[in-house]
Parts: sequence; C-alpha cells; structure tokens
Amino acid sequence: MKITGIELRRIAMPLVAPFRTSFGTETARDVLLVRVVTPEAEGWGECVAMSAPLYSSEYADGAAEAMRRFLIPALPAHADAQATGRALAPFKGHRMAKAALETAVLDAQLRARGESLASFLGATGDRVPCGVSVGIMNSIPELLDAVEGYLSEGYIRIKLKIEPGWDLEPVRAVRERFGPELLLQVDANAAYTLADAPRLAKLDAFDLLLIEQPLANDDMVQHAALARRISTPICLDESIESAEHAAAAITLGACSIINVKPGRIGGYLEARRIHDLARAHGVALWCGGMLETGIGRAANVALAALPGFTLPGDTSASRRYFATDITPPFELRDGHLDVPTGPGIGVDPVQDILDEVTTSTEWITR
Ligand code: SMG
Ligand code: MG
Repeated sequence: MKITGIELRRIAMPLVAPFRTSFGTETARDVLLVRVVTPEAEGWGECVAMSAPLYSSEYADGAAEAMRRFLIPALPAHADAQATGRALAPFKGHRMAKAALETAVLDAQLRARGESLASFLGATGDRVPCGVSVGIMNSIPELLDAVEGYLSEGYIRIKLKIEPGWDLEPVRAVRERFGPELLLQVDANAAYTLADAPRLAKLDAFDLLLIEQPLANDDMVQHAALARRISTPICLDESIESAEHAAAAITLGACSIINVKPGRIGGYLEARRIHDLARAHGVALWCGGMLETGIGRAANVALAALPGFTLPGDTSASRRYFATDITPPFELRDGHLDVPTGPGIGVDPVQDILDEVTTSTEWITR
C-alpha cells in the first residue's frame, strides 16, 4: 500500500466531569489523531498519550515530535501494518506514538480490502460487556451517587480509582451500599510501595475482582512479592509495555490478570500477541481505556471481542466522557457496546464536529 501522506491533527475535547486518579486530574482530553492517506483508502489512529507524562513517560507533544522527526520518515514508501511495525521497531519506546501510526496504517489497509478490524484480530463476539472507571472524589456520598448513576445506566462492573488515603473507606462504602453481587475492582496507578502490603491486604475483605497496578511501573519483582501477601488478584497495567513484559510478569507470578491497552504496548498486533500468550497461560485479560474518542474506542471494542478478553473492560459509552464525540456516539445497550462491523475500525469522524474541536493540523508527505 502506497502511503501518500499523513496528517497529524490535534483536537481539544472537554470531559463531561473531571477525572481524578492518583497521579492527577484530567478535565479535558488533548488528543493527537493520525490520518494515513493512501490511493485506496484513508485510515485513522488515536494516540492515547496524555498532555503530561504522568501515566507513563509519553505525552502528546512528545508523541507528535517522535512521529514527525523519526517514525514517519522511517516508513517505507509502501507499507502495511506489519511492515510499519518492523520499520518502527528500532526506535526505543514511544509505544503510544507507534501504536497510533500502525493503527492508522492497519485501518487504511483493512478499509482498502473491506475487512473489519474485529474480523482481522479474530474477534468472536459481536458485543462486549462494559465496566466504568470511577475517579477519586471529594467525599464518599459523592462517590456513592456517581456509582449509583453508572449502575442505573447499566454498567456491569465498577472500577474505583484509589490512592493512599482513599482506599479502604470508599471500597467498604461501595461494597456495603451495592452488595456482594457487584463486580468491583480498584486501580491505584502505581501509588503504593511494597511497605503498604499490610494495608493492601485489608482490601482482601471486600471480594474484589482485582487490584490494578498497586506498585510502581518497574516494580515487577515487588508485584510478585505482593501477590504472595494478598489474596486479591493482581492485574498489571503500566508495567506491561510488550509481550515480553507480559511473559516476564507471568513467569514471575507478578500478576494473574492483564489490562491490555494497545497504545501502551505499541499497537493492536502486539495486543494480539499478548492475547495469545496470556490465553495459553490461563491469564485473564480485559481491555483498558485512556479516555479515547470514538476513533480509539472503536478499535478497542474490536479487540475486547477476542475470546481471551474474559473480564468487562474500561470500554464505556461515549457520553461517559464527552458531551459530543467526534464519531457517532457509542451507546450502552444492556451493559454492552456493539462491535463495529464496517471495514477497518468501522467508524468515521463527523467532519463538522472534528473541525470544530481541531486546534492544529499538520500534513506530512515523504
Ligand atoms: O477510558 O474509561 C477510560 C479510563 C479508564 O481508568 C482508566 N484509565 O490506569 O487504567 C488506567 C486509566 C488511565 C488513564 S487515567 C487519565
Ligand atoms: Mg490502570
């Protein structure tokens, strides 16, 4: 597939409510979109890097710079997604930037041949069960109201963001208020150390599905030690940046569940490798979220329909994030989102809406 040119587009998307985690508060998404143009079709990719390097070392301006300076110039004149992955491999890190570029190429390639991303990846379902990630709040009553609202919309699993000082009490309050049947999990975004093991062990009383990324990103060995001291299953997010990391984590016993975010691991081809590896080892998977627009969400929902994704994902409906999404909105039906069936990612931005939220565009030819 000949690549005619690539557009980098920045958009500003206000969130419907601030989203607070242990590392900061997001009030708007500053998204970098990639549009790959070929003679046969165009393809879209959404870079999940945030404005600041707080979740991981990547950030949106840095991803744009890596793309324009190194990644895009390294692409062969004719490339499919596999060739794109190979061409980008020599550059260390920058996985979110690589993922956006590779996904845009993959989308163009699949649109050109009329195949959906879900079918290409090996999806087996036509809809996926959805959870929702609930940020740190100012008070327990505020949290209970938020959870109640999401449950009334139909979400079938709740994830609470936690940090030291906002952990046992909110979890206890939600468990007591909504009962033992509620599928409940927590995410610390690396806010604890192994010295907190006694406190984290107190979460065992609340029958959580999992605790996500309790310790630092590079604390693989410490996560394995923690796993021996608590009964709540450990799920890794930030620590897993590749299939090799997943293999190491499984071998070490650092996790029994993995949150798969294609942006974090360099793309959907790597996500499929992790899927196959985890499945072979009986490690459960679910699809994470990075507050994506409909472009990124469409691709994530396709991935979440693979058979190894056995837990509900952070694949929430568009309205949980944005008053107006740049694609037709993803809507919850009976706690599920439908997997797009059209060619490629199966959705297109609505041009007027896209133009309204665009803050800059850059056209790169090679
Ligand atoms: O997309 O619903 C979503 C957000 C899910 O909690 C979520 N993501 O660590 O899993 C995570 C966080 C990372 C982004 S926080 C700004
Ligand atoms: Mg997480």
